[in-house]
This record gives sequence, C-alpha cells and structure tokens, in this order.
Amino acid sequence: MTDTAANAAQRILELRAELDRHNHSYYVLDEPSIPDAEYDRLFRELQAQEAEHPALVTADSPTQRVGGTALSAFGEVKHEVPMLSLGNAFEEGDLLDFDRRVHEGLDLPVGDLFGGGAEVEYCCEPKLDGLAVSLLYENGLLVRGATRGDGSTGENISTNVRTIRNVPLKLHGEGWPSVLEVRGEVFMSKAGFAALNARQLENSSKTFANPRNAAAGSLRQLDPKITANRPLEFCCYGIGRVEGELPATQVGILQQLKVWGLPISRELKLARGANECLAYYRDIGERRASLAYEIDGVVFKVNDLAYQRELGFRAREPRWAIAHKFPAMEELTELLDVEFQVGRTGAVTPVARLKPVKVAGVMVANATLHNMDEVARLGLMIGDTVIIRRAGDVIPQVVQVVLERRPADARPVQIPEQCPVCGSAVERSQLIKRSKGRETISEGAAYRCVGRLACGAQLKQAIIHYVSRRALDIEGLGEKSVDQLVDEGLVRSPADLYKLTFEQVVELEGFAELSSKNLLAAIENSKKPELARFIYALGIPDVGEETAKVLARSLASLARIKQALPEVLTYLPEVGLEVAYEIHEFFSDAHNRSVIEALEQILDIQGQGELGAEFAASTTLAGLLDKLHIASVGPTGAKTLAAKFGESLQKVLEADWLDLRQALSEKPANAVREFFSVPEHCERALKIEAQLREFGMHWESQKRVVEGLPLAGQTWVLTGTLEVMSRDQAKAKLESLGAKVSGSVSAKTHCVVAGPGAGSKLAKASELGVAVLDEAGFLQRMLELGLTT
Ligand code: D41
Repeated sequence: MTDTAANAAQRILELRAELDRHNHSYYVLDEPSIPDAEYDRLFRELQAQEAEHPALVTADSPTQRVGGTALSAFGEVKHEVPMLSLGNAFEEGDLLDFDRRVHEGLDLPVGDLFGGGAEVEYCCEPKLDGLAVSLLYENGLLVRGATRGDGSTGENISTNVRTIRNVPLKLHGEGWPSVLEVRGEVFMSKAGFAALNARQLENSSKTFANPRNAAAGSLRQLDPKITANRPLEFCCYGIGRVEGELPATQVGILQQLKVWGLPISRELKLARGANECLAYYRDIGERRASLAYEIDGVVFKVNDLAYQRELGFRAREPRWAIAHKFPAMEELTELLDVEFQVGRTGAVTPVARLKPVKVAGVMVANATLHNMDEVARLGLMIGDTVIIRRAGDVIPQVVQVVLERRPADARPVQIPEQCPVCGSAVERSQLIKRSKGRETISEGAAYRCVGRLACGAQLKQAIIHYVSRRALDIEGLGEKSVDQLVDEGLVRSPADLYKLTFEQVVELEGFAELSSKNLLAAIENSKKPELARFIYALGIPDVGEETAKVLARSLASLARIKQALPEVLTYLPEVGLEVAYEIHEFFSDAHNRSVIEALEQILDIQGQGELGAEFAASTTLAGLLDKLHIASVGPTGAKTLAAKFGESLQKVLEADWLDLRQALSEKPANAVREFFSVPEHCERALKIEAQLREFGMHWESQKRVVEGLPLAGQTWVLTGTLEVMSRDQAKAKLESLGAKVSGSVSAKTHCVVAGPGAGSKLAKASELGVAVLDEAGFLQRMLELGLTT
C-alpha cells in the first residue's frame, strides 16, 4: 500500500470507530455526545474518504447503514413500506438543483428567466426536530406505534404512543382506509422541554440537552407511566401502508388526515415552483425563534402523488422530497476560561470565555453559566470541548461537555474567594425557607460579593440603575461616564451625584460646556422624586417598578417602608414572603441605611402621607393570624378565630384551650395553643400588630373604614382572564373600595366581572340575574369611583 492509502485506511478506521460511538450514544442511550453538525462533518469526511478509496468500503461502515439500531428492550416492528430518509439542501443552490432534477425526472421543461417551463407544485412544512414514528390504524383504531429505527425495522412503542395527548386512539369521522399507516414526528415544544428540565432539576434527575433528546428519551421509556408524564406531541407528515382510497396529492392527504383527527402542521403550505419554496424557507427562517417548537429546516415534497411515483427513490431517499436545512444551533468549541462577573446586587456569576465559533450564523465567544451549581451539573472544566447552543434570540448556552475530548491538563472551575473587582469576600447565598413558623436554611446556588457600593462593579451598576429613565430619570449619564466617575473616585454612592461640580463634569470624556450644564441641570431636577421612583431607584433585589409602586401607594412613606416587618409587607398585593424578606433585609442593612439617609438629606421625596386605603382595608386580624402560618390553621380558621375573639389579638393570645375549642376543632385548637406557648411567637405577633397600629391601622376601626367606602357590603366575583390588570390587582382594587371578593356566585353576589374564557360562573350569574361587567365595563366603573389603574 502507498503512504497515502495507508493514511486513508487509518483515518477511515478512526472515523468509523468515532461515528459508531456517537451512534451508540445517540440511538441507544438517547444522549448525543456531539452536536449534529459535528456528526455530519465526520460522516461526510468518511463518505469522501471512502469515495476516494472504494476498496476500503466494508459492509459494517456507518455509511452503509441508514438510521439507527433497534433497542432490544422493545419488540421489533418490520416496516412493510420502508421509512425513507430525507436528502438535505444546505444552500439555495442545492434546492434549485433539486427542483431541476425533479423537472428532468418528470420530463418537464426547466423554467428560464422569461418564465418559460412548468412550475412544479410543492407541499411545504417545517422540519420538526423530533423523531420519526409510524402509527398503524386498522378500521380507524390505533393498533400499533413504532419508531423508524433503521428504516426497515423499528421498535414497538405502542403503549408509549398511546400516552401522547394529540394522537387519536380512534380516528374521527368516517371513510378511512381499512388499513392506514400514518407517519410523523414525535416532538416536544420549547415550553414543554423547559418545564420538563425544570422538573428534572428539582428532582435531581438528569436533564436533557435539547428538546429532541428529551422527546427521544421520553418516548423510549420502558415504563409508559413516565412517557405519559412527558409533554410529547405528534405531527403527521405522510403515510405508509394504505389499504383503501386517499386523495391524489400530498396536501390533499394531509388535509384528509386532519379531518380524521390527526394533527398536521399549522404552517403547511403549497408552493408553485422553486422560488416560492425559497420564499417559504426564508419566511419560516425568520419566524424560527418565535415558533413554539424547534425546527432544523423545512421540507419540500412534490405535491402530485403520480409525480412522486414517477420519480421514485434512489438508495433510501425519495427523489421527490428534500429537507432544506437551517444553520445548526449547536456547535463544538473550546472553553478557554471561566471568568466571574459581579452584578448590581453583588451576585458573582461565572461566564464562559470560548474559542469563537459561528453558531446559527452568529459568532459566539461568551456564554452564561448561570451559577456554580450549573457548572457542577455540567461537570465543566477549563480546557474542555463543549457543545454551545444558541436557541433563537436566547443568550448562548453551554449544554454539554464532550468528556472524551477532555485534555489531560483540564483545570477545575473555582469560585474566587475574593471579588475580582473589589477584593471583598465572596459569600455563598443562603436559601431560607419559611413555613409553619419554622425557618430552614440551606446553601443557595448564588455567590455574592459583600462589598456593596464599595465594590466598583456594584456601584457602577447601582448608579446606572439610579439614573435610568424609570428610576430618577437623570438624562445624559451614559455607561462610559459612570465608569469614569466611579474609577476617578468622584462618585462613591448615588448621593455623590449631587455634589458634582461643573469643573468635574466638563473634564469627563465626551462632555463639553453645554452637555455638562445639561447634566447638572438634570441632576438638580431629579431632587423631588416620586416615592415609587425613589424606591425603584434603590435597586432592592426582586423589587421592580410594580412592587415599588405598590410599596409607595400602600405604605405612603419612606419611614414606614424602611421599618416594615416582612409579615406586614405581605399585606401588600402581590408581595410574597420571599420578596418581603428581601425588602426587610435591604433596609436593615447598615450600609444601605447610610446611603438612604444621605439621599434623604438631599432629596425631597414626593407622595408621602396617609396610609393607602388599599392597605388599610386589607389588614385584618384574620390576615395576621393567617400570616403566622400556624399548623392546621388556614385562612378560614384564622377568620373564625378573629371573629370569636372580637378582633383582639391579645384575647387570642390569652385564650385557653376551652375558648379555642369553641371556635376551632381539636387539631387546630391544639396547634394554636402550642404555637402561642412559645414566647417568641407571641412577641412576633404583638410586634406585627404594634407596627400595624403605628402605621395608623386599628382592628376595631376596620369596620368603620370599610363602611365608609363606596363598595362596602358588596360581594364581587372575578372570572375568566383579565387583560389590563391581573386578577390580584383587580381584587386589591375592589377590596380597597370596601368590596369583598368571593370565588363563587350566589344570589347575594353584587356583580360578576367576566373576562374571556369565563365559564360556569358566568352561566350561574345570568341564571341568578346577577349583574355582569366585562373588563372594559369594570375599568369604567373603577374610573367613576375615582380609582386610576
Ligand atoms: O418534520 C419532519 N421532521 C419531517 C420528516 C417531515 N416534515 N417530513 C418528512 N418526510 C419524509 C419522507 C419524505 C421520507 C416521507 C420527514 C421524514 N421523511 C423523515 N424523518 C426522519 C427521517 C425521515
């Protein structure tokens, strides 16, 4: 043998071994080891090598086999009509070549620039990224489901396909062929995939690299109960064995299948000629990111079945169909390093620095790694070869490590002990779970730099947030100028902005006389902020604009917000315990307090005054008792208690068991007594009550407050979807006007607000003659009552 032939033989063996390994991972383990694009490259290299050295082709080469191998755990199914594979077009030219071959095969004149020739009609549909299956219907009943396998033999997955919600077990209507084998793709929507992975993560089970693996892994479960719990869907794209009559075109058949209850693509279209096919390709390509499921291209099929028969197939690919692929969303590259970024709230997050690689047409050099748990989950080491995935407009992600390519000198990823920006300590966050009056603390996934505004990274982002449009809206301060102000030590806290002088500003890069004056004027103009904007500007973790508005509206003073106890904060609409603790902790922090005090010296914060009616009306003793999370005492028990003890917390605390038993059954009565036998629990309850009083709220006067409100004594019901406000918001509005909001309609109901999708409650309302408002009518009424949205 010559040298080159020997080298080729060596390379061919290597490629076969590698492809065999990947095939096994992919088809048997459902755990691809490399991206499809990389597999295709290796495969094409092997094909090219074998074409050049035909003597080296052996029957066991991966090129000599189509598709995968059947996994023995399932029974075998022989496909009487083989399940063919699809040829690929990667460029527009490939598609034009395909169209030309179709014309030649059919003896049709090829079109020219002057519109001559005949246009062939093509059925167009997205190419779903799932796995091909065959469903066999006999006399309209689903009798068998099978995977494609190698195209001639697949696996019997009948029990599993039956669990797929949109697979009809019995065909609708009538007139179906006595034997009808339909073929299509089983896939998972992007949302279903995300939900499944979230669930897997929660259960510490293995997550899937992409929706296709998730679909494959779910369909090939030996336990159909597992399959049933996976969000699988089916979409029909063709037929196999048929005994009976069907329409004479591809589109006609699919439309008929749809009538019989089989799902087909909503994007199905008929195109005349190659140019309309290309237009379809571009249109779907543009909408790729916004489709509910992943696709890796579009498929074109000659529409006329007589033409399909005439064209036939070559090897195992029909000459009448082609897949026009989109750029791959996954590629291989190298992890050069992991760096750590510090966010506005001090979160230290790992970022992957990658050897730049083009993924779906875009150069990618960085990818987020979320947190150290994710790094551990991936088993990532610096130097690793990794699979990068860019799904739509989403930030590129590292989805998998290619373990077999790990170099000997790979290094572990380590969280720095000191903040890379300011050198302060980096601490692991704590997860505090509170329920039934108990706290359990565990380690969180996040790490935080404790440097606060002493950390340049946090300070810069805090300032950028503070001046942003929805916060204090100080125009003229860009990211670059903030960097400069911080780096030169001119600004160490938001309060320092107000000390800037003309001389200092005009020295900054990009500032001239006029722009400096404008900036100083903008800073001066920001000195009378609305309370809500000010709260938002502080950048409290988890407090966005909405929560800031709620805080400002309900508590109506910075002093109250600063001291509010977490339980008191949870009286506010849409503030849960987690956020309440974040807010409370933020204001308890000495450093934050000093920054806020400095700002208070300078600013005249607007919109402070009386406690909001909304808050006042929602603070009940029953609510407080409920918030204490006493075991076995829910909202109803809390209400009974409050009523029984005349709205006096003191009386509840002093109650003996017999008193309690008059209001509650044995178990909750025991629980209440036990709970309040702990002095800290009593103290806490009294502290909350004291704060509510201090804020100007009295249980005894609750009734009076409510009685003076315009909707006092009325019960309202909300049903269906509201579009302008959330149901919680609508409920809060109604309660602030004195109404009660109930979950069920009765003759006593004053009014039902019904959005789209309202069902039985709306029916009941009309039955009982209860007034009904749509959302527009409801908003109108709210406006009449002087409430703004
Ligand atoms: O959406 C798909 N993945 C899809 C796959 C489709 N829309 N049409 C297809 N048509 C065929 C032929 C033309 C051979 C009946 C296919 C596939 N085949 C296919 N899927 C996997 C292997 C072949």
